[in-house]
Amino acid sequence: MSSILVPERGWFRAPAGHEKIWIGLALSWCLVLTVMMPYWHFRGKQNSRGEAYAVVPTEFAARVDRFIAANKVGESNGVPIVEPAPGGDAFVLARMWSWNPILKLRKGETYRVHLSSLDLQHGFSLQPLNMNFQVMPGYDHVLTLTPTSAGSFTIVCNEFCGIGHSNMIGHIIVE
Ligand SMILES: [Cu+2]
Repeated sequence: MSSILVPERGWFRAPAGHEKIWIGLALSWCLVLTVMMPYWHFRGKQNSRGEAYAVVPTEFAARVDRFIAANKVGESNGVPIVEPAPGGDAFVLARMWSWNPILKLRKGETYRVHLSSLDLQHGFSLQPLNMNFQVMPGYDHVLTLTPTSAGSFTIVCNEFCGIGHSNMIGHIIVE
């Protein structure tokens, strides 16, 4: 009933006692987190540097085709398995509803993995590591990546992209 009334004069009381301690704790934690964001970007070795270049989707697809033709080492259910040169460039094309090709990488070697989409926005989610990147048509997103463990990794699309979204699964093999 009285919520629109003006507060009485002198309503403000400066924080005192325990209230001061709580405000001090909250403020110092805010400052710690503010410093941690840039610190962990450089020290945590988990973040992409966010390198991205403009690219015409059909030209990116043509680069992927050339990459596959030059480095193909096998096939799995009709999807080419491609082994890029250590230290070199690798390409993965997302489209409704597939990831192409399957990359075969070597543990401890560094690669520049180019991600882009032919049609609309997809989400590159590398499991079980749970590393996530947006994949946009028109952008060549470059991940500088050094696998630290061997095994088979799964790429799932985590950006809803239509009827086949839940079957949009790719693979990266590390030896
Ligand atoms: Cu998708």
